Amino acid sequence: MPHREQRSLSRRRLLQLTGATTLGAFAGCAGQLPDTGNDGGREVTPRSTVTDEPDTSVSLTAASGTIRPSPETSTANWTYNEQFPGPELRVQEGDVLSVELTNDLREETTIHWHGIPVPNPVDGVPNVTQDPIASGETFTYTFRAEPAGTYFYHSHVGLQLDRGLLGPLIVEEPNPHVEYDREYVVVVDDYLPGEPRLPSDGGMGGGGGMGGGGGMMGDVRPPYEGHLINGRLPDDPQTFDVTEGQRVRFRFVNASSATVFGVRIAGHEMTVTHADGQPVEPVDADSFVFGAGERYDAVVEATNPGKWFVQADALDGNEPPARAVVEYGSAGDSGTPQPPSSSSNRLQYGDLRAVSALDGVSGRPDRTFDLTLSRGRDEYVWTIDGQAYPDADPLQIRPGEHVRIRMTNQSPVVHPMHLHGHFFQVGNAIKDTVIVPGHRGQVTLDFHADNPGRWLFHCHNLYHLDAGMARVIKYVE
Ligand SMILES: [Cu+2]
Repeated sequence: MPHREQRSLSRRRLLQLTGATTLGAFAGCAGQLPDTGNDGGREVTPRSTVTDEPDTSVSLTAASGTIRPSPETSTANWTYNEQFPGPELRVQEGDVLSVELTNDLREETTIHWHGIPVPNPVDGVPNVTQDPIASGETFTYTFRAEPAGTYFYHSHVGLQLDRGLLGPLIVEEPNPHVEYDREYVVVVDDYLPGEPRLPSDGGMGGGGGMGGGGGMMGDVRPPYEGHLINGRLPDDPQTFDVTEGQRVRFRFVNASSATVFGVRIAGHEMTVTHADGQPVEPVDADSFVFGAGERYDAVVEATNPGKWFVQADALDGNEPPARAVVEYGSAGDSGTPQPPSSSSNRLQYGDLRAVSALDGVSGRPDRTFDLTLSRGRDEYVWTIDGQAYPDADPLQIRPGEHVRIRMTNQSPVVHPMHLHGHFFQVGNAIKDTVIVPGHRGQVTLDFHADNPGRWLFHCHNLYHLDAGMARVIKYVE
């Protein structure tokens, strides 16, 4: 079986990589591009703009509208095609997807395809990969949807993500490495009824200022009123129907703007099968934690009939959790769903082992960036190495390089750091977003510079991003 052969080779390579992740002190520095002593032999081909006939064409319209997260609640929100979350886009791996976005908002917008290494011009970062789409204008994004995985799309302008401009994007694999009978997409989000604003603009808690948020170096939390699963508050939860004996795949997306969630399914163990859409060796857990922008897929065996809550608790807020219900066909109408018990086997990053290794990141890196994540002293500003985007130097790299980024978090709050245009290796996992813990937490990631262009690397806490925690990674020859 070629597939299995390829897989075992990959695992061997991965073991080699593991041995090679001891610190290679080979410091590059921002703003300059020192010679790496490695020129040539590792050429990469820029991902060209896709001109093929699309296999799937979709029209999305961004506009203001009203959502009903529960029967008693209606909220002014921004939506794609009057839906919240936006419509699920689902294509086969390798299909050409074309999305025509019409901007019916009163301000500029874009769409970013979170996690998919698209060609640079369709990555959707305003003033980096495209001019923002003006009110009343239309822009078409066309790209080949690969690799397979669980992704989402969202506005990349200002704080628009926290106004509801998001939706799931599923790229189906032709041959999943795990078996399942049915699947559900679970979009977890924090619920902000009002207009999102930075503390420096009088947002967060209505009173502005930094009070109650952990002091000068801490954070303040937007005035979330709860959390959502697939756009619904816990008093009107979505039901996931299952039949005893089925294997059910859940695709969890943390589409929140500022929330780390702990996720459990009452009465059931999960088998985590994918991290950020990419296949991992199946690993059992009764809960996992994910930050804004991360995704996990988990397969659950339906062997415990009844009604059970799927629950996502905010780890950094006091709001009530997001909930949905797993309901067996045999459960009948009576009875309330059971809540999850406390977790005793929480998934750790160290449990994740990618099925296939990432190419181009073995051995010593060609270029290393040591980056400090911290908060400005006086204002609501979040920085990478003391610089707040957009007044920040690009991180310059060359095509073909093995690039390492070592991050140290000097603030007390977590930062879910996301790299556009590339997957990276972190430990034995392949991801595109990784949480850097607070209080001097350190994370090292490695990626192969195989997608030339200008790519944003940033915190996926939307407020941290908007207050400066971003850099452009820029390919130079
Ligand atoms: Cu952050």
